Amino acid sequence: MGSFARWLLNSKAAAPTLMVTRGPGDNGEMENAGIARILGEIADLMEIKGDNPFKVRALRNAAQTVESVAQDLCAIAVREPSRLREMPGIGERIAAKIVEIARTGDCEEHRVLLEEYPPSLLELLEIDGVGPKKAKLFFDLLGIRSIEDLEREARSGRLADVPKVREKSVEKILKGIEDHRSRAGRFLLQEAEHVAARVVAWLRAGVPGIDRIEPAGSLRRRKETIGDLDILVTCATPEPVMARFVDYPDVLSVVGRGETKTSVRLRSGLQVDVRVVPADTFGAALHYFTGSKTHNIAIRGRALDRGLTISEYGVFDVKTEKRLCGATEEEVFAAVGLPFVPPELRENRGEVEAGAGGRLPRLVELADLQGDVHMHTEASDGHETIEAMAEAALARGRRYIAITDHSKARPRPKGGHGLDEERLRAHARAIREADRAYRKKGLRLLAGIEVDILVDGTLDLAADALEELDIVIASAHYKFDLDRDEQTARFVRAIESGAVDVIGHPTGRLLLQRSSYPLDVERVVEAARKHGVALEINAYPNRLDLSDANARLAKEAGVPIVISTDSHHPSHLDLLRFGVDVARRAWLEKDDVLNTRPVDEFLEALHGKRRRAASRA
Ligand code: DGT
Ligand code: CA
Ligand code: CA
Ligand code: ZN
Repeated sequence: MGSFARWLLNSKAAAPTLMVTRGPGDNGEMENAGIARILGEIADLMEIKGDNPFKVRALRNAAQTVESVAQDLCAIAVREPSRLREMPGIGERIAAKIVEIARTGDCEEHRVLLEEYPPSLLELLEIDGVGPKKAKLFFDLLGIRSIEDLEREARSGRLADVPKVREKSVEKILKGIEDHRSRAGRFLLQEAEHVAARVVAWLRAGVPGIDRIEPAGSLRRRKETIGDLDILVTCATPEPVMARFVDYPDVLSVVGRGETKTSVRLRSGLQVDVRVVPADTFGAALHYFTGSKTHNIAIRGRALDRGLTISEYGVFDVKTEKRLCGATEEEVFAAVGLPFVPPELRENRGEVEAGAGGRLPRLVELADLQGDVHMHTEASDGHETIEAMAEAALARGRRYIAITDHSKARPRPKGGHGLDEERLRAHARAIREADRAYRKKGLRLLAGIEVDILVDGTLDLAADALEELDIVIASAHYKFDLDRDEQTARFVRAIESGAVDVIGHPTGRLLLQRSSYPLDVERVVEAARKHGVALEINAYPNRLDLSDANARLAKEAGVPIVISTDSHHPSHLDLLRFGVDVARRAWLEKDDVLNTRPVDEFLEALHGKRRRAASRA
């Protein structure tokens, strides 16, 4: 394991990502995400320009590293710049750029490129169906500088006149623009959560009188993307909270400032609302601002049936207008005859009826998970060794992991060089050897693969090579433009092969980036049930695939779920909890998730189901 990885592991074990102990602004003011954004923009602009693809790829790798580490890179760049080069994918040239960004907030190369191309051109790349080559063509030939320009030219028909642009691509671009609009201004849960933790730490550090402070809204419901943050505070006097909040270092502008509520926009574009509420109405306010809106409406309906009204100020008797309670959420629920409903369920998808009938699920928890069974090493496109991943798993108390590198068809542009049958056998031997060493320490290592599903639904590796493994995950990584029936048939065929244990990231969505390929999820779920194949909740924060709705569909069909991180770096093992968030929003209980079981039972369930399905067939 590299020394940086070891350092990262040690420091991560001591300080989980969520618990921010330092306020922002202590060392420079740029967050890692800000540095990554600039590096990514340089890469985009270089690509538009047609610059050296190796340089572009190096920048993207570096941006990925910068985003995935927990340490404050700004501080490191200023104090100990030599440590930057211990990090994966960061060489001398890029380290120098990071130092420049940390010191000055930007870098020369970025500024020069932005003089050549308008910043709005970068937004075009966020549209599915527009890559750097097309963006440059559109810019050069039609003078397209923004999404608005692009939409106008697409509708007018002029876009179709550009060489290499077909009718079908124009349709795809228009659909891409529509998708882009619907997600504009939203943020990944992981990023929003990180910001919320920093704002909370900032307020606490500067206002001694704060008692409770709690992010509500979609963040508390653990939705996969977040529109804005809603933070609730109880404090003897609201004024110092408001004053401290507008001084938060990352504030771009103050949207509104009142006596008890202030909204700001941060430089990232994220809006944050902070409200100070009296302690004896905290429960009612927390319930109200946690939402969702439809859940709140359902609860208010129940209240009216009982002669009550519920608002953010408490529960009131309609006739006497007397305030009955509101200090805790439990009181609010009890007033309408309900037990406490976990925030993840508050979407008005049956939680009110289930609560009333005493049928709320006992939701799965992170601590229930014993294994993490999808991760990569440097044998394909991961950054580290089998041992480094094992150490990271041990440090997090996992009882087993599966090493599942890519198979050979994995396209190269992502930096992968997947395993063929021969390399797979050697890799499996290495995993089993490591397994013997780690067993004594209480960690089991399973030998697996993430095998590509080819366009026709066959698998990328021979059946006898797959048969020797403990776990076979099958996923699709390319050819997403098949029509719905073809894509569905592709997956069903892979499921029917009898060689597959789990379908990885089944719908292929990339949050805020790319929607799922057209797929009949119900038919895939039905095939999985019939053939005893599990479906994955991929916990990687920009995938979260299956979605909550699809995972619930799978549960209801009786299809087992596996929650895994798809780690490409030891630090990614921390991301498992985001998969648990999805599972909870999908109403999943411990028994619905296979990797809550001890390793032997896990393997038995994984293979036993498949064998039984095979003998039935
Ligand atoms: P977001 O920010 O789009 O990710 O989603 P939320 O759920 O955080 O929505 P937001 O920030 O607009 O409002 C926070 C909560 O406040 C929401 O979940 C429920 C409550 N709320 C806001 N506006 C209304 C409203 O007009 N009626 C009701 N009943 N509740 C509301
Ligand atoms: Ca919100
Ligand atoms: Ca809000
Ligand atoms: Zn994959």
